Parts: sequence; C-alpha cells; structure tokens
Amino acid sequence: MRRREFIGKAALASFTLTAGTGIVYGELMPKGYVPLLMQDPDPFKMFSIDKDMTVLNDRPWNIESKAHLLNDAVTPNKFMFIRNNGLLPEAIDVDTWTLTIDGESAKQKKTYTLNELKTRFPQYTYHLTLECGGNGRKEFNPPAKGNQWGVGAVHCSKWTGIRLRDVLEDVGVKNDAVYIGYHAADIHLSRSPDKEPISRGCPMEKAYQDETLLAFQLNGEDIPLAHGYPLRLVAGGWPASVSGKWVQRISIRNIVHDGTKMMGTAYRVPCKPVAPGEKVADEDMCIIESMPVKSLITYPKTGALLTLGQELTINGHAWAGELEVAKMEYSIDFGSTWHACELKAPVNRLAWQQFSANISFPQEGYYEVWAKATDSNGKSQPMLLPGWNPKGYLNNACHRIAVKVS
Ligand SMILES: Nc1nc2c(c(=O)[nH]1)N[C@H]1C(S)=C(S)[C@@H](COP(=O)(O)O)O[C@H]1N2
Ligand SMILES: [Mo]
Repeated sequence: MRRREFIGKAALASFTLTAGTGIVYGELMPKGYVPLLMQDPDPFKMFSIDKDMTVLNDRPWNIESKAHLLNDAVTPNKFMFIRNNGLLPEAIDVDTWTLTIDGESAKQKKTYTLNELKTRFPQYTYHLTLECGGNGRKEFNPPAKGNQWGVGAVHCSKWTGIRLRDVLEDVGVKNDAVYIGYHAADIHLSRSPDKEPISRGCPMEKAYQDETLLAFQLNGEDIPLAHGYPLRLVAGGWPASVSGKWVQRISIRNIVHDGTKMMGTAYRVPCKPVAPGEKVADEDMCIIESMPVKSLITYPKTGALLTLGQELTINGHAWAGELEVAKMEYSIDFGSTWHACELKAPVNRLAWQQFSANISFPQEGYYEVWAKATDSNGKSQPMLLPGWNPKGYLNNACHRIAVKVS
C-alpha cells in the first residue's frame, strides 16, 4: 500500500488565510484536496465585507460598493470595492516575501525583504482615492464588455508605507528611464505560470511623487488579502489598475511598460472623441492617466422619503485625479439651476474632499438631487454621460439620487 500523502505547508497556509481561522487537523488533509471552504466560499465572510456589497463576479472576485455605503471620509475595509483580474495569490509567506527592482533602466538588480523595506526607509501615511477606470461602465451605450460597475468602484482609505521613489533611488535609476511596471503574485485565470493577470505601471514622474507608496498597511492594519497583502503599490488619482496589489517585482523601463493590460483597449481611451460604437485604430488610443473630476452623494441613500418643510442635509465626496476639486454644486431641477455646496479641503493631496448642503423642497412630489464637481482647471462633470469609448472607461457623469417629499 502507498503511504498517504498530506497537504503541503504552503497550500495549508493559504486555506487558513481564506478561512480566517485555524483549520483543525489541517495537516491531515490529503495532498491535492480542496476543502469545501475553497469550493464554495462566502465572499462576505472571506473578505470581511458588508452584506450590502454587490458581488459582480466570483472568478475572479469583483465586488462593488454602493454610494450610501461610502459615507465615511476614510473608507473602511468592509465597504471597499474589490477588483481582481486573476485568482488571489496562494501561499503568501511574509517571512520569505521579497520585492525585486530590475529593468533596463535600473543601475542594478536589487532584492529586498519586507523587513528591510519597513526598517530601511521612512514611512508615510496618506489618504488616497483609488477609482477603477471602469467605474460607471454600466451606463454606456452601446454597452462595453467587462464588469458592469455602477458607481461603487471607488474608495479613499488610509495607506501606510514607504515612498517608491526612495527605493528606486536606493537601487539607482539610469537617465533613460521612462516608466515603471509592476509584477505581482496573483494567478492567471488559466493557471498558466507564464501568464500574468495584469502588469501595469506609470511614468517616472508619477512614480517619483511623494504620495506614490509601496504600502503594507491599510487603515492602520495589515492590508487585507483582497487589497494586496503583504505589499501594494498605491498611486492615488490614477486609474486604480496602476496600484498593483501583491507586488513582487518592479521593473524600471526604458520604454512605456508593455506588460499585460497596457495595450489595445485595456485602460486606454480614444485620444480624441469618437462617435458611440465607432472603431478606433490602435494608434489613436491613449493610456488613461489622471482620473477625471467626479463626486458621489453618500447621504441620504437614493429613495429617501421626506416630509414637506423638512430640510435635507446631503453629504458626499468629490475628487479630481491629480487636481483638486474647486467647486461643488447641487441641482434639484434636473440641472437647470445649480446651488453651491460647502466643500472641504483634502486632508492631503490625492484624497477625496467632503461636501454638504442643506436643501429645501418647495412642494410635495418626486425630486432628483444631482451633484456636480468642478476641478481646479475649471472642468466640470458632464450631466449625463461623457464621451463613449470602446471599454466604457471614465464615466464621470453627475451622481443623482431620488427623493420623495410628502
Ligand atoms: N496584482 C494585481 N493588482 C491589481 C489588480 C489585479 O487584478 N492584480 N487589479 C487592479 C485594478 S483594475 C483595480 S481597479 C484595483 C482594485 O483595487 P482594490 O481591489 O483594492 O479595490 O487594483 C488593481 N491592482
Ligand atoms: Mo480597475
């Protein structure tokens, strides 16, 4: 009789991470066995997220938040959207986790342990707005393929880590450097080890900004697995796809990074406006950089019931990619007239800003409250839909809620 083979340490560690508790007798699981918890996992338990979050897809996991869940100035983990292009990394071992910096424009190839990163470089904390480039995709017509995000693929949480710049300078950057590209530990849907689910990056200028971090903490704790544990690139104000989760390697490139999802229609939009449905030549597509001005009414929840004579205080957040939001307005007459909201300064650059307004309604009936932000360059959100593009990116239309007064 052949001796029974048992599960490997690494596999057991990843199951334990998913279970969120110790697996009793786990070491006795047969080799290759997939426990039930992995076959039919409960994403709400697995990711410690609120039951009102919407699961758009389970392979890979894509989970959306909702406007009224995002009312906090600092988004807690339980309300953060999750966007994965592949399968979660398996068997993360923080004791052996390393980050390697390499690439044509690196003066040397250098590898750091997590502990070296945490102890050798100064640490910084910033509130950073991360919005998926495809947030709002479901409104476009003709429809675009991909996760049909409503308004909930955005968060602004508190990230702690070290500056990417400090690490790049420690390695040494050649004069011909133009871009950085990340490589991560998540697994391609095909499970092929030769394919990456995603490998994006940003120009050196963005990589060198003070707020561009290699983060290991989210809201004062270890980053949750779904958001990039144990090490994540965070580049606020740009499409969140630049913020690589589970980062293991960063290449300093002498060309625009050509990794997975840097080409074709992925995170690229027509450089000039096109008609809805129009075919766009590859050379006429531009990589999305700073995200456009946008806002969200997070209180009250759409569908609020009010009594006549009762004043309504709305509040929410506004953000504008690399810029600041300069003005915030609301309308209750479908955009015919606009009134000023109160708008706070951001706690730091690239953090969303809080707004509020007290609204009176003149008579009983159905109303919509529309919100419109204007950035520091004077650009405002479009009232209904911005320019169509093949993959349905950058929908920064005014957010609207319904209220009934009786
Ligand atoms: N390694 C890796 N990093 C990634 C992704 C991914 O699939 N793999 N998805 C990107 C995309 S498209 C988005 S919108 C954000 C989502 O971040 P979140 O899941 O923490 O909200 O992570 C980005 N970083
Ligand atoms: Mo995204």
